[in-house]
Amino acid sequence: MISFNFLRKAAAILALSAGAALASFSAMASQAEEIQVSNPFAREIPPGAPASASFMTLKNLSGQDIKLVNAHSKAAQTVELHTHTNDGGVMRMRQIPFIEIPAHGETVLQPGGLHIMLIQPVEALKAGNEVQVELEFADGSRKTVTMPVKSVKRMMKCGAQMKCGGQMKCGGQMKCGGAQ
Ligand SMILES: [Cu+2]
Repeated sequence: MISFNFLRKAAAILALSAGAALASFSAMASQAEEIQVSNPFAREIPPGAPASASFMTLKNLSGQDIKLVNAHSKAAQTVELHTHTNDGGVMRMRQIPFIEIPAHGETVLQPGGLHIMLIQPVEALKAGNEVQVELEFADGSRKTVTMPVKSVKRMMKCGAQMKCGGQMKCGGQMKCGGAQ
């Protein structure tokens, strides 16, 4: 004979296994959900400047490396992932196919390093305004990041690492002292 207590136990076990199924489902979260964004901002540029850039810290909460493969923004006609390379003592920017965030690690996008290039801005990128940049990860998931526009002139000094005098180029358009 099946007791009421047995049925209650069976129901409890079923509920537990349903919970476990849910837990394993949430472990399959999209890459966008596994990435935590902190301190996002875009660089203020003077009107008519050819490009700006977006910076942020990307933290990977998962146990798998995650690749940021693209970025989108209504604020600029073209959005590219960029890095800086030291080319015989001259810092240059170049486009890269992805930015990797290591498992349980973080990747910092910052002036002079990795950044999201906002080319031919269609909005005034003035300090105090906000810009939205959508991040696209390797699994196709996306995350929209809203960030303030900030003046970052004080953070980037032309000197020790950067060489001025028109040596820092981005597609032949950018010059040190102008917008990055
Ligand atoms: Cu760039």
